[in-house]
This record gives sequence, C-alpha cells and structure tokens, in this order.
Amino acid sequence: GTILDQIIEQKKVEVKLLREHLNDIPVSHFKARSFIETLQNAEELAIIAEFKRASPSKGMINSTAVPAEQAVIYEKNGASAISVLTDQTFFKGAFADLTAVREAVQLPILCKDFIIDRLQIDQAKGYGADLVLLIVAALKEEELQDLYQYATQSGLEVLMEVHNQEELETALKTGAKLIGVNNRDLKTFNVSLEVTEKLAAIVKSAGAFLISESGLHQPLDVERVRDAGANGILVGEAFMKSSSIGETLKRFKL
Ligand code: IGP
Repeated sequence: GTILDQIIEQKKVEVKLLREHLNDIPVSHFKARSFIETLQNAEELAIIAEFKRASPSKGMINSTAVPAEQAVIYEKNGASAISVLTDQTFFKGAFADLTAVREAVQLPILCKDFIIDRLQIDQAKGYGADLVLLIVAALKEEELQDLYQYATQSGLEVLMEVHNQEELETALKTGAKLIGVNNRDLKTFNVSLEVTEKLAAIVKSAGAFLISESGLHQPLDVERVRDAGANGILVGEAFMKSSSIGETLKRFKL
C-alpha cells in the first residue's frame, strides 16, 4: 500500500491503545485561539509555520531544534499560527511538543496528525490544539462529516486538506471554512504548486479560506500561490532547515 495506507494502519493501532487508556487524555485547560478570526482580519498572506523533525518523504529534517524555542522565533518574525507534527512513528513528533509550543506563544496552534477517530480530537484538544487537520484522502465521506462536526462542536477549528478536485468537492460539502490544498501528493510524494493553482478558484468561489501547503522553498514560490489566490501558506521544511529562521520567514512575508 501507499505510505498514507501505512500511516492509517498505524493510527488504527494507536487509537485502539488510546481507547484502552482513556485516562491518559488530558482535559483541556486552554482558552481557544481562533485562526479563522485572524484570516478574517488579515490584509496580507498568513503564514502557518510548522515544527517538523522528520517526514517519510525527507527522512530526518532537523533533530536538534527545540519546539518552544522554534515557536518563539516563528511568532517574533510574523507567523500567524504554528503547526506541530504530533505523529511519532513517521514524523518523530509528540503531543508534548504541541503543549510546549502552545505554552510558549500566543498564536493559534494546529495539531498536525492523521485523525481517523473522535478520540484523537479529544487528545489534540487536551494537549492544547486550537485547530486540527482532517485529511480528506484518509477518510470516508461519512467519517469526514462526523469528525468535522465533532471537532467544531468541541470548539476546535478544522483545516481540511485536499489534493484534487474530487476531494475538494467532498470537503466543501462538510461546510469547512478552511481548506488546505496540499501541493504534495501523500501517496506518491510528488510536489507541484500547480495543485494550488488548479483548485484555487473553486475554493474561493465557495467562500472558504485557502491555505497552500507544502513545497514552498523560496519567496517566488510564495508569490506564485499568493497570485493564485491563497489566503495563507503552510511551511515546514524551509524553516526547519534554515540557519536563520527569522530571516527566511520574513522573506516569505509578502
Ligand atoms: C509542510 P513542507 O514541504 O513545507 O515541509 O510542508 C506541510 O505542508 C506538510 O508537513 C504537510 C503534512 C500534511 C504533513 C502537509 N500536509 C499532512 C503530515 C500530514
């Protein structure tokens, strides 16, 4: 199977374990921070800066960065939100990273994981997430509808990720207000900014906000997706690999 299939199989195992240890899920004591409100008031492109140690497509990206320190740099240099990979098996992340970042900054925090069950939404919330990612390619339509409803009823915002027009149409049916167009195909790892260009008009005509995700390495890339209509970008590797993170981030602010 594809890497996405493998990840989903692993998530099923994790959810089963989680269900046997419900007391391990913290009760949230965090006050919600809204990224959608940030976008409604934004005049410029919003940057979601990501903390990502490793990935299946790139292997180790940065093994020494400290989540809270990296997050403070992101915030100081104008990020609008922070994404934290919490998957351990494939991305070397942790829920402790999410909490550390949440407590270090004032920005809304996205829990970046592969959610297939409501319990993972409770978990994300308990560890301090303001937003969760829902990946259309990983879910049946009924599951997507259910998880979207559950997350929003839990007071979380949802970034709904798509990679093609069919997934986008499914996403828009849920009423999602925040669409992440992933330039990377999670099944093949192919990256192309054309994916954003092709889907932008449909996202915008539905009245949703468009976040262009992945594969943005230089200001020209950012310009390209901004010109296509993106309201925001999600950047991981370019920041995690930079030797002057603040400068790199500022150059991405158009
Ligand atoms: C960041 P990049 O190419 O800037 O490191 O990409 C982010 O878009 C990527 O990490 C991502 C991702 C995902 C990771 C997008 N969708 C879903 C895990 C799961």
